[in-house]
Amino acid sequence: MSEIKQIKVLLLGNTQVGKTSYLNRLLNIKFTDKYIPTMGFNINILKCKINENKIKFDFVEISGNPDYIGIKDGHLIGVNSVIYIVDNNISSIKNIKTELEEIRNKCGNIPIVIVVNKCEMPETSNICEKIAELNLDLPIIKCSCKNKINIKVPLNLIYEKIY
Ligand SMILES: Nc1nc2c(ncn2[C@@H]2O[C@H](COP(=O)(O)OP(=O)(O)O)[C@@H](O)[C@H]2O)c(=O)[nH]1
Ligand SMILES: [Mg+2]
Repeated sequence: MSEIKQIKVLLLGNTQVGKTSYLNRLLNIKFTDKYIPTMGFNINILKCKINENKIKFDFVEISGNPDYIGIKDGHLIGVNSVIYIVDNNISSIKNIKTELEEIRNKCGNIPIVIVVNKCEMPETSNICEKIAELNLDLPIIKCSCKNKINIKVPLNLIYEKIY
């Protein structure tokens, strides 16, 4: 039997961009329009197959709410990839550069994927252009948790970078 490969993913992004919704979609939990705030952080596991390989993804979602503690070193233990989620609101890209620099400093050259969620909304093309102007040199994937668009693409990209 092939061994199970393990990938720990940190989910970052401002409050209400869709981090919990993204995790829920991956875990086949029904989408809801209602906003249920994440208190502090949220941990989940997804076991799946990519290219016939068994993978266990450990997800850590950090609340984007400034009332909470933000990214703590303890959250970063064992993290070997990051999904940074933004949405159709321009304020969601405000901290992206500094937060990803912090990640680079603390975690080194791990794979990072930027997800532009709520892509069924017209404004997301503008957001993609604005991110491109930041020259982050990272993949940008448009997703919609609401309409189930491109949900697994970021995981495939991370898998390909690591293995
Ligand atoms: N229109 C739209 N709304 C979404 C989408 N994904 C999440 N939302 C909504 O955005 C709000 C915040 O979602 P949530 O997952 O709690 O964000 P978090 O704070 O980043 O965890 C909720 O009201 C969701 O229903 C999407 O793809 N499209
Ligand atoms: Mg949340």
